[in-house]
Amino acid sequence: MANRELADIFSEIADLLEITGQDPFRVNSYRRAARSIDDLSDDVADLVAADRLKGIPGVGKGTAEKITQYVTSGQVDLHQELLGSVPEGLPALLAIPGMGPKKVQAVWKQLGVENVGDLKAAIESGRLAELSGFGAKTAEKLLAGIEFLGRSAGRTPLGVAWSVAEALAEALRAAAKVDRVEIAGSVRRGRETVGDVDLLCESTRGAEVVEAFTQLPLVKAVQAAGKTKGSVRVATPEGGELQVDLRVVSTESFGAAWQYFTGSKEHNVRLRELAVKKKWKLNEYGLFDGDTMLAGAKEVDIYRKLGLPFIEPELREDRGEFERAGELPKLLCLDDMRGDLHMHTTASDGRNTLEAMAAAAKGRGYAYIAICDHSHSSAIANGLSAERLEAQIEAIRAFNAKKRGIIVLAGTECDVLSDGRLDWPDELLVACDYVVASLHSAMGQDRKSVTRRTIQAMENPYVTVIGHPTGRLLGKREAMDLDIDAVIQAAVQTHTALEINASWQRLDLKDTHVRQAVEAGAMLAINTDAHSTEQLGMMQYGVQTARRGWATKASVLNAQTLAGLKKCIARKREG
Ligand code: DGT
Ligand code: CA
Ligand code: CA
Ligand code: ZN
Repeated sequence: MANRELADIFSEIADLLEITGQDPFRVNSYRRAARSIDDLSDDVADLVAADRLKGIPGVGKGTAEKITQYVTSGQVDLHQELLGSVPEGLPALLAIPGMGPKKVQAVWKQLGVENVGDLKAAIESGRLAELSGFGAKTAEKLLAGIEFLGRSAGRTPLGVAWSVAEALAEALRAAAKVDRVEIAGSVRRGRETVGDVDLLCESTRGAEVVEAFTQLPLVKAVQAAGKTKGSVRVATPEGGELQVDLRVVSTESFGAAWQYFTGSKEHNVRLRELAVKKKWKLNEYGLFDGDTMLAGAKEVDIYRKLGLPFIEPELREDRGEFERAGELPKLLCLDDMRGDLHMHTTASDGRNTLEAMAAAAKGRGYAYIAICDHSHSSAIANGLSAERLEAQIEAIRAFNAKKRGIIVLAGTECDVLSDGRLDWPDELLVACDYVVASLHSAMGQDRKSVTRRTIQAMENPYVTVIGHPTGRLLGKREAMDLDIDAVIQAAVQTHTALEINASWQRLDLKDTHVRQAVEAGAMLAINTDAHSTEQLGMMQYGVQTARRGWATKASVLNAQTLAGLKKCIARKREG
């Protein structure tokens, strides 16, 4: 955690140095140090204690001093000084997609813009477009960026919320000596972002449990604490804040409460209507016929009594789960996943070796993985040269010969270039067992171009999967302007799978796209795009997204056996 915070401080120092127009050399040294710190597997505090800072690549004398200062005092003086030297609202401009330090400096120095509001006004008055290096098109993009930020404000990505929810549930179980704490709300439904976390606890000692909850070490502020409910704010590992609501309920009402607080509101409204039709009453305490309790302890009983099958939380959005209650799909689950088909190693920008990734994947019970390091054009991500890819393919063959209990497919994440050509010639693609093709550049092109590039990549017989098809970064970068209907149609026709990128920062395709792809008969691949062994754990978010899109095992490439997967690859290659 400390590493991440320190890396953020160093990045901000670099940005602030650049905004205030200082030596590019110095700017870069902080940027490089930020990256190294973020990549460290050891805690910086331990390195300081062991006097081992000098060993970190990119850390020189100056930056080492700042690291020590941070570890001893919790802050970096230079950072505080720099923050004091610019208007308070200025650093926030950097969060706007399309705004880098140079642009921030320009609007500040030349237009007197000091915060997001000023920038918006400068765009709307046309003053920004007249500034050299900006223009009408940039102004339009920045305005869209500001609106995008406004829309995503206040919501936390699922992956961040999930880890907070799990940590709190675990801590509460221990602190309040209760057996049952469950996650409810949008986190349980697997929404890509959540407003707050909802926890449910089964106990008769309400006040005591709430008291213990508000005193957990993770809690930063207590907003409410009563006999059966409490509300707190906790700091997230990403440096944000998140509200967590807790309700304490009795055993006999636990199922009804879990159903109620899982939501969604829209789903609950429909469910309550069904109860009302039968002249019953449904609330968070149970399902009642007059004074008689028909169901309450178990969630599934609420649904059964109302004539429904158990509806999985991910389907509870009033998107057809009532109309099609009799024919709900048997949703894919995490246990169905037999492999992970997109990950990076130290050969490009990953943190772990091929062997380490394979061992970790085996530990997760997978039968196979595909190593897909970046291709040549992804220079910032240390993309492989053709020679290095060939050597990697050899290394993978040698690894498989050792029979380690997991099969590694030799893959590549091949860039789709700005003109739609692939970064590798077919001779190299055919040497790979499996190919992910991804757009990493020129994502701002118009709808026709990005759609055309994507489809052109799918038309190549060696491309198995389109990686992160929309290119969005949740809360940070809007999706490309892709014609998703055309892409799904082409996926079906060319037998190319579309990736659900399970990284919670991405999660594209999103749930509604998945639903559309599944209905059209397209294949999906759910991949973590892991850059470290831990990130293989992000699979759950991809699976939840697939479930929200009504996906079954049959639609998912890496839920197939190795033989089944190979058949899918061959079917496309051989036409
Ligand atoms: P969020 O937090 O915005 O991501 O979304 P939720 O769904 O977690 O919403 P939240 O935290 O406001 O409430 C949790 C659940 O409690 C919600 O999904 C359904 C239930 N709930 C809350 N307020 C109402 C309400 O006024 N009517 C009904 N029917 N259900 C409600
Ligand atoms: Ca919630
Ligand atoms: Ca809530
Ligand atoms: Zn990628």
